[in-house]
Amino acid sequence: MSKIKNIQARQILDSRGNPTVEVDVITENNILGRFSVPSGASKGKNEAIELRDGGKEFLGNGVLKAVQNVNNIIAPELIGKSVMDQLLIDQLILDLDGTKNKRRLGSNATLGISLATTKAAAKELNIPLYKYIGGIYAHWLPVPLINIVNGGRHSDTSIAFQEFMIVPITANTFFESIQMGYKVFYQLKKILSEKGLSTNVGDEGGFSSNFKNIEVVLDNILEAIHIANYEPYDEIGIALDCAASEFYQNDKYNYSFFEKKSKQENIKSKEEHVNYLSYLTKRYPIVSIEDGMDQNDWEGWKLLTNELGKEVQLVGDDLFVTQVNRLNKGIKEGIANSILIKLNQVGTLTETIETIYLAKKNGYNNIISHRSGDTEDSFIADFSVAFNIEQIKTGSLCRSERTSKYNQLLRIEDILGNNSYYPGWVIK
Ligand code: 2PG
Ligand code: MG
Repeated sequence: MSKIKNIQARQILDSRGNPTVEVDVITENNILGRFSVPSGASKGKNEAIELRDGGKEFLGNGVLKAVQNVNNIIAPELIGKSVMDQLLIDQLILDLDGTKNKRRLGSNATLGISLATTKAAAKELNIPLYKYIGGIYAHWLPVPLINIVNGGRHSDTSIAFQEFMIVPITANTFFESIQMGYKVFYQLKKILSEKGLSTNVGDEGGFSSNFKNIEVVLDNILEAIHIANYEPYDEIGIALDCAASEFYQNDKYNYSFFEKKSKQENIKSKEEHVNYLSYLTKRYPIVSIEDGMDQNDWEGWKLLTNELGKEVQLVGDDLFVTQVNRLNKGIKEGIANSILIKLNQVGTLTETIETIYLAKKNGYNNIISHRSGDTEDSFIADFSVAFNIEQIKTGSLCRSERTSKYNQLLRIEDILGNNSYYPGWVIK
């Protein structure tokens, strides 16, 4: 059992060019495990705290405090420990932090060290990362929710909803799911350019054109699905991330917060907002809605679940923030039916796995997710296979920090060969 010889953290840049933490864990055998931490733009209020330096440098976004926390506080405690003792290592990190939300050390410090350790251990054993984490039965490839339009905080589109994704329903393999997504993505690009709309992309690689409103976005996507020769709903579905916490104000859903162009006020009560989502699902082939309601609007979530929970996947992201206590409340109150899993919302591998198990046990779908500010690290690809997770959300089919995850999944499927299993789209 190889021991940790050295740990070194540094500041690097994420896909938006913002500082982020990278951690190297080096073992006695000189094996290197390296992880670079992603970062969100539309963070949940209850997420573990990501430490930023403040001050003038890097507009206050530096992460040198988190880097020092790894190098000066965490590293001395972990050096000499077995790199395979993940549970012990994560517990030591939790003890050193001692807070409920990682505000002392920062989730960017804790996740960096936690996952760099995991990667070093897999390399030490010379087995694929997904197999090290998940064991011999890890062989499912997830259905990708492929981002094709960016709104909300992820672009300048003036569209209230943050993400518009397509779901390849009838693919038989992961490879085929990418093939289907590719056709629609490029068909949409062609349609937008023929209409004189920009084909520039936003933070997650989806188009960020000057759309008039939400329904115009959905009409264009529908057109792309048709021209690509797919049957909407039966062959390709649409998934939304409303990121509704970003436009919730005084008990109301204020679309004009983002949709200023329309000039008219567009403020909906909870009921009106739920009715609008329900109307959209009847008019368009929507199979999944993430963060349809605000992160603390449990009452609104209940309304939405009662209205759509039986036929549509309802995903809690800011609502659950990958944390057991919030998911437990949701399960008890019958709210949502699925959970988005983001490792940096909670801050260690062990805690993330606890949340995944809780969701599985209670019939909630798990969707492993990237962040809008991401890095070229493809950990989440292996992580989704490790736990035979049903779905992954990792952006559009362009921008290397997004395609690095798809490419790793293509590699895993190829290497697994006949042993790979693609369960496809299943709504429980
Ligand atoms: C989300 C994520 C990822 P962010 O809301 O689901 O797409 O965005 O990382 O900005 O929180
Ligand atoms: Mg979200």
